[in-house]
Amino acid sequence: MVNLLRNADPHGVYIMKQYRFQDIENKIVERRLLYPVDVLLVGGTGTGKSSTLNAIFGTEVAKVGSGVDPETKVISAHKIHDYLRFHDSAGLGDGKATDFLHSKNITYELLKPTTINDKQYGFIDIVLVLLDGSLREMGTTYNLLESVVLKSIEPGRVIVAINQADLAMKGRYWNLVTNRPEKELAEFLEDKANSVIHRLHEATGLKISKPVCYSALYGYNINALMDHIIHHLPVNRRLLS
Ligand SMILES: Nc1nc2c(ncn2[C@@H]2O[C@H](COP(=O)(O)OP(=O)(O)OP(=O)(O)O)[C@@H](O)[C@H]2O)c(=O)[nH]1
Ligand SMILES: [Mg+2]
Repeated sequence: MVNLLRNADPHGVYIMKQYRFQDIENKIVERRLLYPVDVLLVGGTGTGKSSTLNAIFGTEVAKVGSGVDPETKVISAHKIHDYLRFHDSAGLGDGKATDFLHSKNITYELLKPTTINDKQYGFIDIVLVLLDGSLREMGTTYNLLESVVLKSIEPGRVIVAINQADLAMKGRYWNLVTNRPEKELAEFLEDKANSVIHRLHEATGLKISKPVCYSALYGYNINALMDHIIHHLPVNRRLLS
């Protein structure tokens, strides 16, 4: 297995695939959910959707951009085990024509049904919206939520996380030895997470629980990101009307 995470603990990376497997299985079986539960990653281009998948899987499952051009162009599926599958999508924010196309693909994915005993269930169970922690600008995210995501899935199935925690203060107070934020950055990230809750609520009406701040590049808080997802596993199947 290629370890892509800079200085990441290889043991930690291995555990991520098995991480809380029994909890995930139990919740899904108890709730009689269809499995695997499908999580769609969305966000502006360059927020780190593909990098996040690589951090979770501990290997390169999704191609990461060079930072100049948007990288992911289609939606691709990645199954971590029998109970959980992720879908990487193309990021918005790179021009009207491509945004239109990517939005259409996301809407298609969100409305895609799975038919069982003549009933139609939504194929996607949860949407994970990723923000770039190094940016203040949230217009692309508001637009994505208002014009695309919330038009096709209930707000309770939308969760938010903040990537690039290492760059939130332009790289300052990121400890390169421990791969963790120092006190100043940790406090800044805490404020940022709270401010995102308020700003999203004001701009879109969406009430989210506190976003996790993590760094896909340094493998920081990936377990907290998984905890966030596991905590928000749906309580029932997504019946499409
Ligand atoms: N410093 C830092 N850089 C990151 C992090 N996550 C991703 N990047 C970098 O950000 C750039 C974009 O990452 P991608 O994973 O391709 O982002 P994406 O959201 O999949 O982008 P699109 O596919 O274009 O929508 C790459 O250069 C990554 O190395 C992080 O946590 N910290
Ligand atoms: Mg990508």
